[in-house]
Amino acid sequence: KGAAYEALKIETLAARLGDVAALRDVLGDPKGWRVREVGDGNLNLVFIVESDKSGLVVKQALPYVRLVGESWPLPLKRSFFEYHTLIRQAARDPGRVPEVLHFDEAQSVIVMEFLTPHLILRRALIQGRILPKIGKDLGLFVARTLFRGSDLAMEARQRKADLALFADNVELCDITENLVFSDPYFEAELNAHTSPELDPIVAELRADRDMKVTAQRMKHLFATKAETLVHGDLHTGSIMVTDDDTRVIDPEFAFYGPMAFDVGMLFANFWMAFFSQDGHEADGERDLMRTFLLDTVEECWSVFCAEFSRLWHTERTGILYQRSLFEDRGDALGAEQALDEVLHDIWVDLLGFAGVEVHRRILGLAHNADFETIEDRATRAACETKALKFGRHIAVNRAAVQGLSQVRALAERLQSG
Ligand code: SR1
Ligand code: MG
Repeated sequence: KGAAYEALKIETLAARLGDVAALRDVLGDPKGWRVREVGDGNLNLVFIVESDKSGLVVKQALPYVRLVGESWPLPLKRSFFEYHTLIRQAARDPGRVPEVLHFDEAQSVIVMEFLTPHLILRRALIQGRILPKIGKDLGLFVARTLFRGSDLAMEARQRKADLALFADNVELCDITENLVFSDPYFEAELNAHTSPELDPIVAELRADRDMKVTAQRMKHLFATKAETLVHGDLHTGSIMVTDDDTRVIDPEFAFYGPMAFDVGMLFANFWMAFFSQDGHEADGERDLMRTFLLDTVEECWSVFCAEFSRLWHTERTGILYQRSLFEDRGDALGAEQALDEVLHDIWVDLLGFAGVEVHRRILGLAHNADFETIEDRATRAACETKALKFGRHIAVNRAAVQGLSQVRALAERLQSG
């Protein structure tokens, strides 16, 4: 058994990890390691360790929520779930997650490939960077990981074992259940919005029965629809990019949940980036950026549907919608009908998840930099107000929204005031 857990420090990292072959092989003698702490997320320590030879990332869970402090304890086992998810995602969509070189469960340490010169996607979008590959890369990622982690593809025993394994990620699910689906809809202590201009919207939300019921309907799905291994926190802060590479990081919230959760959270973050553009440097490129963001969602969804359909036709080897009931009996149309219904359910549910994600990022505890970095308060409030109207509409009316062209028209209409 290894030593008891101890948080790493810049000064202790080389001494504590210097004997680990995986690090030594890449970085060489620990005497030459240069260590910096770069974690700016809500939960963990993240170190970049470089030497003259190469670089690595060392991520360590803290026994509490970094954003709030030691008053909010959080189990270290989340790194176990992150590690096991990264391995599965690497097999299901090769090359799209950082390579893991070492995992120490007792220390909650994952050592990973250092992605450079990658940027966090959220930062890139705030800077106004057009990234032509992300729609396609992310569409493939969600289709492959969600399909291949489900009963559509997996052997039933293996899938049930994974369902049980990830069922223990209770505390991180609890964070989402509270922060995403409930807190924004009552006077929760942790709620905060940064512009008093939003006070009337919050007051309206307290009386907004349709939105409250919608949030609870989505929570019901989140808690009960154990459909596949979802990333669980797939926002633009969990993606790193260059012009020609896209990587998905940080799956510590992974559990067996609804496919639509990952897709909805991802799209919501693109839509929030869309509504935040007015608050970022007026360099004349922002209209282009807005078009790019809406195009990205459209490309991502169409690639998702195409890849999901391809896997449906070629890798549907699990216990659901067996070929023996359809294609093998000459009823290929039956399989098509079922596919259409499955994709339609994902479509409707993703709109609900996206709408609640928008609400919690503006009115709950964990905000996002797209809006937070807008210094002018009135501008920030105007951007947030448009995003909230958008989020409410797509969530409450999710069953009636016909497709992304309708969503695009709504976003453009709200944007132009
Ligand atoms: C207390 S954790 C707050 C948020 O940070 C994570 O990235 C998740 O999005 C979580 O909801
Ligand atoms: Mg994270």
